[in-house]
Amino acid sequence: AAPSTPKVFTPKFEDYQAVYNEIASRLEEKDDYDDGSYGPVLVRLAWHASGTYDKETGTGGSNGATMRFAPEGSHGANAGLNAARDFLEPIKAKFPWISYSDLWILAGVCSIQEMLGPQIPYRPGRADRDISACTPDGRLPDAAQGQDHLRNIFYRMGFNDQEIVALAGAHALGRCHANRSGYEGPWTFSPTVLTNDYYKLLLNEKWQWKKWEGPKQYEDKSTKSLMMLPADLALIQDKKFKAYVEKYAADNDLFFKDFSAVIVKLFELGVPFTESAEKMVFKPTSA
Ligand code: DDH
Repeated sequence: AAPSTPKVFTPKFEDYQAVYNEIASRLEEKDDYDDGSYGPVLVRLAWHASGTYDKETGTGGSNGATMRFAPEGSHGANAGLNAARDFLEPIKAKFPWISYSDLWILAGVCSIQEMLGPQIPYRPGRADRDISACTPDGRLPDAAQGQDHLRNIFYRMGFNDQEIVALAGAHALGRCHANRSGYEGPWTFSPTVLTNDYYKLLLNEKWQWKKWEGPKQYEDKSTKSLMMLPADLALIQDKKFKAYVEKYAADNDLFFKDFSAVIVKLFELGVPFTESAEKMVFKPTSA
């Protein structure tokens, strides 16, 4: 008998939309987590997978999903992200053809859109790599530090000041967990909906040091129920950063436009896409 050619499955847009839909429905179903959604922690997983990129050496970035391995998974900055990875395991089991690297980023894209954020165009093409591709500790930002540190970390990835401020708007989402980072509390009153509230609160609230045993963080003077990290306050302590904070606080459409552009750039750092890889825009479940 003639040797049969093995069938290679080439996923198309519809296949990725099916994965998107499955993530969206699991987000909806598992609403007993944190503030009612796994969305924020999935966004953080996608960001920490990507934010290890070093433009000088071309190492790190979302191509590889090396946080699956202990050396990187146990970096202090990644504490608690197993919740996000575990959430995605049943999806990976249902769609075994998608790489973890593509799945984590697709989950970030899906979460942002499902939390009513802007459209985030997506390109697949990431391949999982082995333990030897794990990045060294210390590539992600340290919340205790200020503007010089932020510039060192984000310039290394290839971002400028405007992009640093646009990315930070993701802190409209989610919260700090004392048992993960040591910090505690949410940045906004609607941590499962993406808005420009982070910038508005940063500018308009009075922020004072929280009196507690934990690491130094700020609380809002009026309700004491919100928080900011020292690295967040740096965005209004630095004149150049502050000018962008003011722009985004005043204009949610501008924030959405710039946030979408910069998150696409973040999610694609270091990924060797093929020429034919086209940007896909997924339909949100609410549309
Ligand atoms: Fe962040 N972030 N982040 N962050 N981040 C934390 C939570 C979340 C810093 C520190 C922390 C970005 C930038 C910075 C999200 C998205 C993004 C926590 C709390 C700390 C600490 C973790 C925990 O206790 O569970 C610092 C420092 C920076 C910086 O200096 C720039 C960026 C760029 C993003 C992004 O997505 C583009 C999200 C979402 C969360 C909420 C996670 C959750 O579980 O909820």
